[in-house]
Amino acid sequence: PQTIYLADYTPFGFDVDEVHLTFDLAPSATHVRARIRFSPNPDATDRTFFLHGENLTLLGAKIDGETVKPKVTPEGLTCDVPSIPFTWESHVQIDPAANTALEGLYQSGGMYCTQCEAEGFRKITYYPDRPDVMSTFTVRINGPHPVLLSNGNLVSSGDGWAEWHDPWRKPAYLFALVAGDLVAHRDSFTTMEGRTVDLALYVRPGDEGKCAFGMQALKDSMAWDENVYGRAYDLDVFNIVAVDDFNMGAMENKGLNIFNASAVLASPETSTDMNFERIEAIIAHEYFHNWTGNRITCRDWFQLCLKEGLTVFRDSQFTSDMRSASVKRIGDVIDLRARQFPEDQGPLAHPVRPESFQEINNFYTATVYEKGAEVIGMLRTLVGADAYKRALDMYFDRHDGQACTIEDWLQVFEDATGRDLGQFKRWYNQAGTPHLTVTETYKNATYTLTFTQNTPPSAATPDPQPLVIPVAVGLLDASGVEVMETQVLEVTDATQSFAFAGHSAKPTASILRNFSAPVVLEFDADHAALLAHDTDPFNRWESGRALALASLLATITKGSAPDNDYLQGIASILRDDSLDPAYRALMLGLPGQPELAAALHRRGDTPDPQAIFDAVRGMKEALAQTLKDDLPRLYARHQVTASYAPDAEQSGTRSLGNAALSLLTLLDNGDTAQTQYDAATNMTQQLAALANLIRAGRGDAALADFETQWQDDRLVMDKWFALQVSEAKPDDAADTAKALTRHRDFNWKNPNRFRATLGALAMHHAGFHAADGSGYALLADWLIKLDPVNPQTTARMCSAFQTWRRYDQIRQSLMAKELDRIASTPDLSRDTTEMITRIRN
Ligand code: HT7
Ligand code: ZN
Repeated sequence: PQTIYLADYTPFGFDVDEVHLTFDLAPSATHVRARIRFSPNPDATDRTFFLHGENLTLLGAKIDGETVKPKVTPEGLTCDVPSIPFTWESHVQIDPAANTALEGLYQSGGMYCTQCEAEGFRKITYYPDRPDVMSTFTVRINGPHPVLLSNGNLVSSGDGWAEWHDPWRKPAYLFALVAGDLVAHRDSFTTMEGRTVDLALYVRPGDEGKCAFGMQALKDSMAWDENVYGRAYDLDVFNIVAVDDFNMGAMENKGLNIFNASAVLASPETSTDMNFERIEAIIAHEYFHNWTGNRITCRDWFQLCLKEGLTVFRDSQFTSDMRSASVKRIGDVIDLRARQFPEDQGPLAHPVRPESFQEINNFYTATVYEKGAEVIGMLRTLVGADAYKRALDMYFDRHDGQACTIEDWLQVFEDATGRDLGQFKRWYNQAGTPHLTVTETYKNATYTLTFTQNTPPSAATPDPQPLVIPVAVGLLDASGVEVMETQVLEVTDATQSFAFAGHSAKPTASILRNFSAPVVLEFDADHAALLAHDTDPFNRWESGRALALASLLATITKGSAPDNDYLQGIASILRDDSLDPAYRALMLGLPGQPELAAALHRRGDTPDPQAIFDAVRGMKEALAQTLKDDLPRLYARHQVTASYAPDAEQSGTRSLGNAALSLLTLLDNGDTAQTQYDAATNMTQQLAALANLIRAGRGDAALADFETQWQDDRLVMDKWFALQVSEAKPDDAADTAKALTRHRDFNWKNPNRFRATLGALAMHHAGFHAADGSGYALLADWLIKLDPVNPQTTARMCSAFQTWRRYDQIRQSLMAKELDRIASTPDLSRDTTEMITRIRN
């Protein structure tokens, strides 16, 4: 496959002044007629007229009304064109019913829908399918469907047809079309500019009862973007459609967002509190793209973080405002360590702004999204909230309607603040997680911290240079009183010291408060003191986490008993009813098993997944014993009696109640879980109880009951599939997943069901890494089977193998064998070929 380089960017030779599309929908023979006005681009030198096009049957083409015969290849077409403005017309036939890749125009449960990001529009018609080519679109849809939708505002409609016009110039990746027998949940919103916007959430008949929460989240997002960023919505309608077959969470098409049903449909009976929170965040994320992504888009796909990092940062701010900021921050860091750190520390490492790719779909990564958001968080920390606001206003003023780069983004910060961001820019260009090692000295009433930064070299960045690292630091005295409030130190050199004078006794340092930079911190902090007293909620939690990590590593490598300081520290936090229940629930969490494997690998030890699993189980038992007398009260006090609401307060209460339940289960063998299961009236309680029953080895009856109750609800059945795998004993995980692939409801072409089953296996650390290689073999079998059907979902799941070099020789060779087996599959997609090649090398 061909490699594409950022350095090779050149503008397209033509501007697109307007696009008119007509769709005649039919499952296997949809006809698409395009009429496009082109004019020479004065900023371009290369006037080659190349239009992308894949899997299209060209039935005719004209220029200014005269038939032409373009030269057609599998990637597109070229044609001789006039050197003055001209009208291009094409007529193609496509086959949505055969489109299982879920890119372009496809069918899902009888409806038509599209997914064009990143390069799906070229599967609909011939077009310069690149984000820097922007145009207005007018779309006529002909088809026998009650609902016919496209971007923008409805112009007119009749029986079997509708015409839409989007006045905002947009790249083709934001094009969308939906047609089907759908029902609408409607509402409206009046913008701060006085525009009344008709809102609709379109779902399959039967799902009407799962729309109210998503609609409220949309209205909250619209209000928040006005209040916090001063950005109002800009069309008369905003439509959201829920689709069952979808490769990712959702898509921000202009005025017509398309959502994976799992990312929008919610009801108390069928969705957990975590589902509600995720849905609220995704709705916000897609809505916020209207300004950060759609009004200001990316010049090329290397700039993906320009819209994704910023929009993730904005949706995190939104969730922090809607719920608890510290709980959100802790959750984000848990997620970053679980998903982004392994990527940055393994063979898939790439900069936030990559410099080359073969398949752009492989770069919708945790690095581009989540590390991209962290980089913006650091920028805001460095310049301050007021300057951040000024820079964002300048960004929107200066670049509205444009396709931009990271250089444009950093330039507004330089212009708004007068700061030189040359060194800061390395965060965009360098791969790898920096290690920040800290030592302390105390002499003559002066406390000094010395920071040494080191980013391990990688294939993507062989020679990393020092970064600008904002390190938020506070100091406590021996009694736990804060003697220095949070200060942000700017570490810019490879080694750098900061002195704090006037301390009559050696203080206790709280370093990297609120996780002010995405680094691995190595500092021998007084974690017990910080766990008891830190005023920074993040670092207080982090201290508990650090103590747990150290204790677990000691158990794994030396067979040590769980650390009593840790157990007692956590116990006193759980007994402190002045602390937010959601925060206390997080305090009970333990480091993830892959995180423990990474820590062992960093120390030069070889992780044994079963030993890690056993150590975590042992630690939970120790926590249960330590809290034995508190758990019944803790559990009872955190049962919600009011009618269900998915808000922060109730969900925090339930999360602590369920955290207590999982420890109680270790003491009562699941009796409380059974009672909770029998009485549950919402999915949060039902699913938590079911998980505990499975863990206690008495889940069979409840699993059967759950299946009977929910067999007609595909989203709940995804949970049923996933839970059985994720709660299986390590030795049974692959067999459990295999048995589920034979279940009558295992529809492997549906990405949600595939991920629920095989994705759950990949995430079951000890199960996936079972010593006999059964986890590796099963996943590889299914990736090979899925690849010709859905390359994008296949390629994403290959990352399960990205940490393969961390493990022992036997496991390494078992994984290498499966990687080679996948790689040697005939006609393997470009997506999967690129992933396997990068992982294997
Ligand atoms: N911008 C979107 C990214 C995306 C996508 C979404 C659905 C299916 C395939 C996709 N490829 C890329 C989603 C987002 O970040 O908001
Ligand atoms: Zn996004």
